[in-house]
Amino acid sequence: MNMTMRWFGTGYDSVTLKQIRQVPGVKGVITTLYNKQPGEAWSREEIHKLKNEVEDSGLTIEGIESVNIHDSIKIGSSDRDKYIKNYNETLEHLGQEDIHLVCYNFMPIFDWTRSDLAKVRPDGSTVLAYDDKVISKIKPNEIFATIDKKSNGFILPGWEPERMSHIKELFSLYKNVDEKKLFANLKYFLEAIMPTCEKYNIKMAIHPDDPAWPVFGLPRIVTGKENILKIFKLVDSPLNGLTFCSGSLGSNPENDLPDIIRSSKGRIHFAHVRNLKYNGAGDFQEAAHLSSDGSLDMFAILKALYDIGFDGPMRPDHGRAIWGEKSMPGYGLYDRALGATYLNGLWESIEKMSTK
Ligand code: DNO
Repeated sequence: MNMTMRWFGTGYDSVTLKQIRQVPGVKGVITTLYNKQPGEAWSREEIHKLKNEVEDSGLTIEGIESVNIHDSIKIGSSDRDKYIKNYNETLEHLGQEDIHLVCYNFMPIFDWTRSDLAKVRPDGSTVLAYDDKVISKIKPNEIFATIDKKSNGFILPGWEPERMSHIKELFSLYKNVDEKKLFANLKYFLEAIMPTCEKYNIKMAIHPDDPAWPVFGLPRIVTGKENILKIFKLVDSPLNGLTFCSGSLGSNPENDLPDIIRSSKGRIHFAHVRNLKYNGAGDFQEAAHLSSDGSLDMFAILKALYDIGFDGPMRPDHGRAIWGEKSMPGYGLYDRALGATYLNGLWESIEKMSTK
């Protein structure tokens, strides 16, 4: 396992590479070209520049999160091949720059969804929260404004304002897309990019849907064990893998996280590890990484990852906003650094106890 932190790039992130470099045990970052719109090709020069910047700070790029997928690919529109060609070009340039991991998602229109980006906890910190009862009262074309109000002025990942200004049109384009179609469109996409992935040994790691059920009536397919195993079979190559995300899959208490990990042996290329607290059906809030602060058993999650021989990058995921820090919600330095340290500590003890 290789502990990393997510970094959105200079000008987009309140956290600097210099700060990340000082978090014990973190040697690499997971980053992206945050200015890119889904569907745009990334040039080799731009990737090279990003890589130099990260390496100049004494860190490495361990993977990209995300190269976002254009809606035409998810919908299966007649112009999808144009965007797949751009995607292949991006993959090729990443491979040429020696980057071999890409995290992406296949969620229609909205990426991760929350009803509150700053829910106040008894300890005075704030966390991201989701409640179906609140979401069901928000109209789809109002969700962006609701979320954006509490973004602390940051552009949120997967919520590109340019795309969000076309919500109505996007909804109508997705009207004939059901779960079956979404699976078929994912298969089409994966088959079209696999030759490039094979040529450059690029591991594709699909991110689970967050929360792990359909929202706003849009289908979602990366929701639990059965569907994940089905996705692996769409293209049965180890390069077609998963970002195991405890917070996304854990949003549904029915998901047995250690079992999902063990069943995905050999296909988990990246791990997002965070805790959350269940408040009721379809209602949860995020928590500090420590097991006792939420509902998930972080030891059991890390133990399962250790047992399957997971050797890819891991990152602490969303943290609480603590100690007065102002950052992109979920992505401050302080609580994620605490999270990384805690996860590294758990991992060290699992490792030492297993090799004794
Ligand atoms: C939210 C993230 C997601 C994730 C994408 C992957 O904080 O976990 O935005 O990066 O879904 O493409």
